[in-house]
Amino acid sequence: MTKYIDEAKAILAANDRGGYTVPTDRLYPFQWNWDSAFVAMGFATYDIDRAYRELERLAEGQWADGMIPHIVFHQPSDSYFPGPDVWRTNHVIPTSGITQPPVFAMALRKIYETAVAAGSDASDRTLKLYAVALKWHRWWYRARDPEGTGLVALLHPWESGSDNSPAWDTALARVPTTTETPVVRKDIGHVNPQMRPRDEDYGRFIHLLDSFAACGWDPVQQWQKTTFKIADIQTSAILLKAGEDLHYLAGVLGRGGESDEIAALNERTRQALKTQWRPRLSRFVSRDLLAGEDVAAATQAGFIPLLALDLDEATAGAAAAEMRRWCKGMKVVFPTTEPTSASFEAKRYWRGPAWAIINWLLIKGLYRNGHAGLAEELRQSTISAIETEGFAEYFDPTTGEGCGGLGFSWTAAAYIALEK
Ligand code: 9YW
Repeated sequence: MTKYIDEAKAILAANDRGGYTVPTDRLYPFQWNWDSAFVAMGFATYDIDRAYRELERLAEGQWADGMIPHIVFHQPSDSYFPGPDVWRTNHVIPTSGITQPPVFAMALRKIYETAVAAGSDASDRTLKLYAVALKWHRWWYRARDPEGTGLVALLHPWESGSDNSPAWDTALARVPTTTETPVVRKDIGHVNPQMRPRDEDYGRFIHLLDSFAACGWDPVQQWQKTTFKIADIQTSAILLKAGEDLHYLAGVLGRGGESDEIAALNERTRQALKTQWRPRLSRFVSRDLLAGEDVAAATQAGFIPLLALDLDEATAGAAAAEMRRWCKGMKVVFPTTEPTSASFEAKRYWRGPAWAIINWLLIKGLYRNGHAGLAEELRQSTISAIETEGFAEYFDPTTGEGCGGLGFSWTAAAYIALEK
């Protein structure tokens, strides 16, 4: 038994706002999309009903076209910017207007399998959420891959979940920092500004938001007018893994026709992801669709495709060796930016720090591709970082220091799940 399981559960209980979990008090006072999916996988290990509830509450925010927004504003709070008044999405339950990585169906499968193993009949509840997930996956392919390439595109860095990653630097430099909406940051009142995205990042984030609001949040117009469009390997790999889990669920729930449709979408993404491997770099790369070039920055995203692909031994070996090279000299792994690169910043959010949920995805990918040794090292590192520093939002990989928000839900969920 790992030492702090009760503490981890206490954090999830403290961040409960009525069937959904906020990422952390004050800094993030609403329901975030992929946070909730990870949290649901944590709950699945000890409270199946609560795990389903987390996804059901997220599903309340789903749009008619299938998108599940990155934030659902169930209750008002003035401790976060940008709030619903800035998003102006006019949804019945206020939500943001962009999305986040589709971990949802991965969580749903995990909950379903755990429920079935415990002898309960979970079909009704699962079927409803399966329909939600399928609608969302169809939205991804329709709205974010209209040309049918197999890779889905992000129109905003917040959609990646890795907001200020060096992966976006070149593309974001083309987005103006000017905004119609005044930028009134709240995050730097909760957390040291040195650990957060910079003001010019926020200017660009809000510029994009304003431009999408001006499109009336219509996906077709946004696709045409956006000044940021990246076919992202991290999101596409998560979509494929979730698509595999959705395909499994379609099978056990008796959704025959849909099962073929899902398999065909998955296959398209599988083939497309494989073409993004760059042997010279020993990692996968995203594609900047407006510039027509590869995203060169060396970030964790380059290894996330292991989660969803079965690579040949040589390719998997090269990826694992490159990952090991990044880990050299680190106190805590896995660094989200290659530590010797000029853009590496040990404490600044997505520009270097280690994140428990990224490790969770990488661990799954390494196991899938025959690198249990490295997977186990990542797992141990994650557990010991948390046991030393607490349930911090993320960790400085050079010192191990816990950074950002404290009492963080997905760090607690990762701890619970990785202990199993
Ligand atoms: C923001 C809640 C979210 C995560 C993202 C992370 C951050 C929100 O916090 O984004 O306002 O910067 O980058 O991945 O879902 O934990």
